[in-house]
Amino acid sequence: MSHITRRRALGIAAGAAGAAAGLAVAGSAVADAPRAAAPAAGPAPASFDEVYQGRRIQGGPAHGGGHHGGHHGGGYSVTIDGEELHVMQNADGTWISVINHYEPVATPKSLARAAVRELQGAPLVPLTLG
Ligand SMILES: [Cu+2]
Repeated sequence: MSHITRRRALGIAAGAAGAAAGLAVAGSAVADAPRAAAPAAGPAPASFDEVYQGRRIQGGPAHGGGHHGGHHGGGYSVTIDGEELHVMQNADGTWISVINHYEPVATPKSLARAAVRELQGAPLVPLTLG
């Protein structure tokens, strides 16, 4: 009698452990999902090419060439008069540049325009890292 009870207890314990392991696996799968999706978060920003306040601003997917190679900014590159503007996309999808670090804007085009306003006609000096 007590034998059966003991076996059942063990069975229940084993079942609980199995369920816990299952939860752990499910939990890690859930934890991995946002990380895997992060680089592609949101639609890619549109390319642009326009003259704004007398400056040529261009943006589009980085072609891997430049000194950045798209290591940040989600593979998107922005130039002002052909000089690369160092841009970064925040986790919330907004954009900042080396010139507009504390003024996040919604799109790379807005960012380029803000940088042009900030430069007030000065040439964009390529950022030297290190
Ligand atoms: Cu960089």
